[in-house]
Amino acid sequence: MNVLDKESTSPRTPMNTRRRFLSLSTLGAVSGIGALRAFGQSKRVDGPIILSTWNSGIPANDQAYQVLQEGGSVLDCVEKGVNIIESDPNNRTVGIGGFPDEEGHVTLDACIMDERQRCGSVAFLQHIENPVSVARKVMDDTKHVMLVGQGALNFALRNGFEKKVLLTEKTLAAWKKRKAEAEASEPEINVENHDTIGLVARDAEGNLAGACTTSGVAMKLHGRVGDSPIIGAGLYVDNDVGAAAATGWGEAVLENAGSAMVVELMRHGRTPQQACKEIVNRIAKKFENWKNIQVGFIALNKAGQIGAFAIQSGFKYAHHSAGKNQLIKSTSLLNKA
Ligand code: SD4
Repeated sequence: MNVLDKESTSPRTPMNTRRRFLSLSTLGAVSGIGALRAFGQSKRVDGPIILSTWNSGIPANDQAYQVLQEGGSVLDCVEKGVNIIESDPNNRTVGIGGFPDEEGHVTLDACIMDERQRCGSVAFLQHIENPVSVARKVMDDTKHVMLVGQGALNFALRNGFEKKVLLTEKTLAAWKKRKAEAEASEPEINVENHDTIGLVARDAEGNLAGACTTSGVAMKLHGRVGDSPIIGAGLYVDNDVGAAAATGWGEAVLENAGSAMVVELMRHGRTPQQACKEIVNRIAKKFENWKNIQVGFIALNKAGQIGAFAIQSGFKYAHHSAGKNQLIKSTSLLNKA
């Protein structure tokens, strides 16, 4: 069944809506064809496609694909795909086990977006293992897009999410070490700072969704929110065009509305690869300290083409297509010797 045919119970979506969804679905199909022409593509990649950031993308894609295989929606697929990384204590940049801020608190940012342009987001959320699922709940069950801090935590607890300690012994030990070396140099590019999972997917019917979740940059100021929960910065989906997600130094992505721009460039005819590259180039032009940060984008268009580009070498992404899940090295603006 096309997910657009499903009746929605969201307060943000009027109850009328089966008819509206069907007409949107038809419109989407028409503009999808238009978009394909605009991309100048003769070839469409069929079947589900899942694209996600960093090494964790491999298990996330597997999980996401399984959800689709079992009949889940593309929205379920992106949520469940990133959930397993949030719940992995060994991933130091997402969910449980995420690296704490300067004061030793693990604070999480996440967002999710579906093929109907609906979105949900949480930021500066503590004690909840799966922030992206809280973001989905905000999207599904409230008339808002974003909740932050204590309000987001209260909302999560009211909705049955369990309060947990997210700081593991390992991350606490690493944090103490970092504190002791406080005056030490900036965290190493690509390693300590980056493992955020952004995952975008297209199901077999061509519907797109995405999710992004992180504990943010290590040793950030308490209260700092990055790009990852901001719709249009860490993630953007437009079902007529494509989807994009970002990883890396969030401030640079925020200042350039990164993911929305990647999607917008695809709307205007760039391939996903060209779009990612153009926005990384723009960031390099506009962000003074660009040589010392990492920023990477992944993008997927309606036709199933993919792209990725980063400032620094070392960025990898996982691509699941035609039943194959592969980790791929991104091209980049700078190349470490
Ligand atoms: C942030 N963009 O909080 C996130 C960090 C990140 O891989 O992507 N790490 O700025």
